[in-house]
Amino acid sequence: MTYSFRTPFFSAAALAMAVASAPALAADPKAAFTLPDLPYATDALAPAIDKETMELHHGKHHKAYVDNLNKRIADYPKLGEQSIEAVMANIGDYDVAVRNNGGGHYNHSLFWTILAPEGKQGEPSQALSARISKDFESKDKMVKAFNDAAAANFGSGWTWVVVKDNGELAITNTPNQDNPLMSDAKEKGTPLFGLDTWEHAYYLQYQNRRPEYINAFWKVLNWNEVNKRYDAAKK
Ligand code: MN3
Repeated sequence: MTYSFRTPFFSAAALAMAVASAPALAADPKAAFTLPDLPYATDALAPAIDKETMELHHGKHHKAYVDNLNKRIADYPKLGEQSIEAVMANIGDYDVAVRNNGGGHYNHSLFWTILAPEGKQGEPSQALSARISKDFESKDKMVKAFNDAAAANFGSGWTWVVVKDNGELAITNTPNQDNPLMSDAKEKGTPLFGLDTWEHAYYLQYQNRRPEYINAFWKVLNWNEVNKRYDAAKK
């Protein structure tokens, strides 16, 4: 069957109506958020973080946050039109399911990018090193303070290094899937990097030995990416 350009089906009026009623954004607004691919193979971070943990953590845990976040768009149409960062900044507009699953999506999306295989991490840039020395005296002291905070974060949560509005760096813990972008965070700032201290992040490999996992984190922290985030946060 062929259509003539002049058939009513293709009339200019029908075409204009079709264009006017087309969704402005994604074809399927209920799937506005998507699981990002890992920027490396699931075994690339071993032995610091093993393959099985990465597969479960990314493919099951993070995917569940994305799926459950997308389910909330039915009740919050605005949710499907905002970036995940904007959702965090306006978290008071949403319910606890958006808080937990949206936080989970933001936190894990960031986490994958600030990890890199051993040997491909780089080093803190001159600018970042200078800032670390100013705020923590030395990188070693920053690492110590971060490790102490991560070990002490009771239950499930995250430990962060953030850039505050005044340019200073700070270490802060958040509970559950909260993060320092949330409008009601006790220490607000732009995350440079964060460490997932939920048991699902380390229990398969380290069991109850969270401090060993925290130490291993520094062997796969992607300073090249952290440097970029620091430069972007300063602007
Ligand atoms: Mn996790």
